[in-house]
Amino acid sequence: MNEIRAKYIFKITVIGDGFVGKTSLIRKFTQGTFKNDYIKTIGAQFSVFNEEIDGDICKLSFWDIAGQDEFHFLRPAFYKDSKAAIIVYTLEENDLGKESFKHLTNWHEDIKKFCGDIPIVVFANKVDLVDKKSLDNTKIQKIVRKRNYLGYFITSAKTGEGVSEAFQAIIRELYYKYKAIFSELSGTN
Ligand code: G3D
Ligand code: MG
Repeated sequence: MNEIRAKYIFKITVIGDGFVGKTSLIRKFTQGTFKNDYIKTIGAQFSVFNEEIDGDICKLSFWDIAGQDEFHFLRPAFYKDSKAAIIVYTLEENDLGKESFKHLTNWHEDIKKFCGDIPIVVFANKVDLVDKKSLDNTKIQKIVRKRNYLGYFITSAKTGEGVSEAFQAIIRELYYKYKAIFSELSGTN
């Protein structure tokens, strides 16, 4: 792959309980254009992806945890310099579904310790496993509002439903945020 000169480089960290679909979501979104790598020393994998917005090339790196076991002690290196985070839970009607939803805010508190108030979006994944009509979104809406997240998206890494829209939302948010900061600093518009 040729090195493309990017105007913006963003690290986006993808967190959430094990098996909710973090790696699958990243793989689905970056399919075809990604460079996948594994950093053994911090137990993380990342994919690099280029996206052009308004003629500017943005280089995104999506990071997720490879194994959950040793994660606690590796967190500082894993979270370092994240510009945004995606917190994933699964809609499955089982323990993983319940627990991963319950742990959403714990994941947020965790990254906050290292990165402060960065933009957060929530992905409610594996929608293909549930009956969409019976979904009750009131609880997640309440959390999103209360904690001032950018929003939540219903996704399926399996069918691809909602995946592109969800990732695009956070990429665009970062682009416009940093473009504004950039032009303020350089005195241009
Ligand atoms: P993680 O990175 O959060 O730990 P993975 O999760 O991406 O490894 O996914 C865990 C399992 O869930 C995998 O099952 C994966 O295929 C499945 N999965 C991920 N996203 C979806 C989804 O949207 N729908 C469905 N039905 N399954 C999903 P396997 O059996 O492949 O290990
Ligand atoms: Mg994984």
